[in-house]
Amino acid sequence: MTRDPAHLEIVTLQSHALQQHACFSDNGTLAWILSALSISSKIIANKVRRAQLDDVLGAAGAENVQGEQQQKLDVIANDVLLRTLGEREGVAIVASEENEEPVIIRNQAQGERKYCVLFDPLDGSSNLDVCGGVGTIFSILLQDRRSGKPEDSLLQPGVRQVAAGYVLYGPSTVMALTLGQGVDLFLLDPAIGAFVRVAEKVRIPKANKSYSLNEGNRLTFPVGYQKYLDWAQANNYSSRYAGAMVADVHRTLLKGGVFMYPPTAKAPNGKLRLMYEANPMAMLIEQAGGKALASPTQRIMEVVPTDIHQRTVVILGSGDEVDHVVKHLQ
Ligand code: P6P
Repeated sequence: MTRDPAHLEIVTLQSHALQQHACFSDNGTLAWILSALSISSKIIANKVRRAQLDDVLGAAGAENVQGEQQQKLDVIANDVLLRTLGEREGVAIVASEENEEPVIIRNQAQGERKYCVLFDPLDGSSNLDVCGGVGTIFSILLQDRRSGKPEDSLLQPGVRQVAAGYVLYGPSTVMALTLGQGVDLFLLDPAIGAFVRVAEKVRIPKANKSYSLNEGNRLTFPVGYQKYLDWAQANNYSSRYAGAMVADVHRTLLKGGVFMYPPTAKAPNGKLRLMYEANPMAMLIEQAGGKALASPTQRIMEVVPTDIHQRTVVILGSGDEVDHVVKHLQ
């Protein structure tokens, strides 16, 4: 009897990264950065699980650069990521949703390959008080040697990402990661403290009658989105919305459908941030065979950024489902 080879090997995130690092010929620099993201996620997962017990739920009493109420765990998660990434030689600059300015960790000596890491440390943190899904989203760019000021290196379009991923802290802790060669999923096994690969080269279903957006904003959506919603509801679509991008995108990646954050009266350019929410999610969805648009005629990853905290419209998911939305917008 021959066993399914997929059940023969046990591949951890670390061994996966080392296997893949050959694609980068960077002496394992990127693999070291991924290990910093891995340890950060394990620490954050523990903090999230124990939040109520350790009395770190609720607001921190300050606003972040976006003018949003910071949760105590936003600050904790941000600090963990800054400290672990700061220790990695290969990291030149980090930028976070929680910090107005990027943190320049080290300048690039001639010839050395350095990376920029952008992240939303705890996306959807307002869900914490009600035990909802929350997540960490990260995007990795190669430092652009030609840019004058180091921080200008960050203002690269999403097509220049070398890696992207998220960690969803839900009933289990799962990381979705792409290094540009497809999307792999890793589950944190708390018994051994390692992320174990549970799915390779994930493909998003081509279609699924499901849409995900905050319908409370419906009356302020541009009319094309309202027409799409009328069409979808007339065609027996279901609606799913967790209010946390990582949870909504993970469901869309696995089950198919479309996730959107359209323009609203409150957020005329969309609410989600291009650099550390939309771009990494767009890379994952496109790598899984889906589509990720900022408008009917522009991919999210083609938007040339002018500010690290700029926002964008997001329409992403199964190719057929994104097409149905676009058809109503044009
Ligand atoms: P709304 C969470 O605050 C977040 O940034 C994303 O995770 C999520 O998709 C979106 O905002 C939810 O926004 O306006 O529907 O509450």
